[in-house]
Amino acid sequence: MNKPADWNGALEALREAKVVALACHVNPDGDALGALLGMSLALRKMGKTTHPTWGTPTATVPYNYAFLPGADSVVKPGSLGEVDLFIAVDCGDDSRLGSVKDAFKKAPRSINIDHHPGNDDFATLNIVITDASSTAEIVTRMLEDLGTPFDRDIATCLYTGIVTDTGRFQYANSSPEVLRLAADLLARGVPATAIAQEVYESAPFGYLKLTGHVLERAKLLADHGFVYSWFTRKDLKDTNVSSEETEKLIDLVRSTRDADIAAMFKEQSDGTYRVSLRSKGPRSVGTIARANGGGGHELAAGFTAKSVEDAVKAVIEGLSAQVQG
Ligand SMILES: [Mn+2]
Repeated sequence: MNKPADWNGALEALREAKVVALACHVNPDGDALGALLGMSLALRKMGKTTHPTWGTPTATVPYNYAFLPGADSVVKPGSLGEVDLFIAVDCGDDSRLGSVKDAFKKAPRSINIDHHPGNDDFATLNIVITDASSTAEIVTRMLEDLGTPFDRDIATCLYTGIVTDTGRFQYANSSPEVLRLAADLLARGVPATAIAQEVYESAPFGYLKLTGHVLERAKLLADHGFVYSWFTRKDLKDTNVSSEETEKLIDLVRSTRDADIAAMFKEQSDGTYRVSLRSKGPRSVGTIARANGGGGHELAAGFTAKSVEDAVKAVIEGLSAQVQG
């Protein structure tokens, strides 16, 4: 992991700040929350006041991450007061900050800690490391350099971020270096088995029913090596599953050997569909997402489409372009 030009400047800003706001991206995943809370707890340990949040009205921690130390310290995004420093974690661009974007821009100093390719350096100090496994990994390295003593709680947050963003150390962003870092975190007493149960085996029963709808609907376009499915707001209502609880549905459809590209289309409150894309490699879904106004990594990316039909069309066009290119 190479350290970017702003590395020392960011460490200095962290040392100097007294009151710090932190935000991860909207609809946070394990890495966003792990990096957010790990950094927040570490800063508190350094004697600073912190306000961790993200830019959706209630900023409610999803049930499967509610166990994270510091989850009860998350504040509503509307309650942020004056701060000396604002930190964004795991946000590929500033639109991912949602309703706290203006407050972020107004802060006297800001740090953007992220690993998404295409991050446009939207802060005053930018720690964007695209070959890092996760934002939690970057935060871990920053805390090491700051000399912050890690406790079990901080290590638990950071380990959770690394485990979830590497798909439990199974994706291409895992490496011997990442496993060694995770081992160092585990050595601080991280309850790895309990984390696995909380994150992966704590779904409400309705989630199983939603899974049934999604799998029943799945379509395979064998010529394109592409499998997809979708769900609506009504599906969520009928099964009593919240939108935040659906991030792992994509992993179900990607589990077939008959496709290397998988997509999940999720109806939003305005009737559009949020498209999540996954590739088993080497074909890039990042290229497809960016061509459609979205963003992400080469193997995991997303964009927004007007309808399921539009989304399918956009992905097929993107895949065809790559074959020809
Ligand atoms: Mn991440």
